[in-house]
Amino acid sequence: MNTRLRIAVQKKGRLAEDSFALLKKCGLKFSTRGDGLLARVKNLPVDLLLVRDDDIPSFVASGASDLGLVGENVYAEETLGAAEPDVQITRRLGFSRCRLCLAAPEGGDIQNPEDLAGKTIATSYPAILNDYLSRQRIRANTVEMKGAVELAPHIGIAEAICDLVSSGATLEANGLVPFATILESEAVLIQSSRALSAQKQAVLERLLRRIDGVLRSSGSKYIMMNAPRSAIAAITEILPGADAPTIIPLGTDEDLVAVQAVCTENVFWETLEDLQANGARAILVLPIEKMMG
Ligand code: PRT
Ligand code: ZN
Repeated sequence: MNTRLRIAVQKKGRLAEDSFALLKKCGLKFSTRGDGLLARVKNLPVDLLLVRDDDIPSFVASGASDLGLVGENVYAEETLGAAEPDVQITRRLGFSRCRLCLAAPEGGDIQNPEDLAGKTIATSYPAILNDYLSRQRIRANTVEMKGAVELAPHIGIAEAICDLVSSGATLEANGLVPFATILESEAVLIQSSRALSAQKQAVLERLLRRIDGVLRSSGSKYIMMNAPRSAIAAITEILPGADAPTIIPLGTDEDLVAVQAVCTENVFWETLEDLQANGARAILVLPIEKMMG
């Protein structure tokens, strides 16, 4: 029996690079060069199954892979409607963010979802779209396209589309305007609902602790500054998403202290200007590489 934990990852495409980067930040050592379907992780009992993203949910469902890294849009499309989905989301990963949107030609007669009644919508996500339409009680036709969905209105295949949007440039270049978001998506770690062997479960738990550490540290910064003791309350108030800061007396100066804190939210220039206005000096913002406990 295979005792190595298997993770299905997109081989090439928009998810691939960030998925590999996440696993590398978790300390996994592997190489994805070459045409192989499997990449062996050298320092943990883990193998990566390198495949097309559309195959990932079914590979996890069938047990061909224990876990998968995939866009929530693909996960939802594959699992919607299943009475008891055999795959579930274990972690939301925060990258590859996009929106599945309804869009129609600018200045046309479709401006909001109700206008779709009796019309045809082209999409690569028929399950998610049909689920949305039936929940909104809109009777429209859908036509499935595997790609180039944004061209459908031009060539008369459909009057509207339902497609992924990130910057919005593709819609704009095709004279289309989004008028509703039907799914917000990000990369997710999915897992089979079946129990893993004790051995694999232990490796999974170790991996999840590392993923949580990476997710927490990537949004976090360590901030250090000097300030008059009297400013501590105001400074603590300003620090974004920080617990009580560490206060360290500075040399012989009774009044001056060093203030240090982990901020779990973005630290913007405006925050630094605010801190300075409240008496903070020598402010440093440092990235945090790893976090645990
Ligand atoms: O070969 P394989 O089947 O593995 O890959 P693929 O071609 O099916 O998928 P890929 O690599 O294009 O996308 C993988 C995943 O990335 C998607 O399932 C989403 O979860 C996520 N993602 C994030 C996106 C986008 N952003 C995105 N913008 N997927 C596709 N797009 C496309 C969109 O379909 C449209 O054509 O980009 C265009 C719009 O982009 P903007 O920036 O112009 O709005
Ligand atoms: Zn795909």
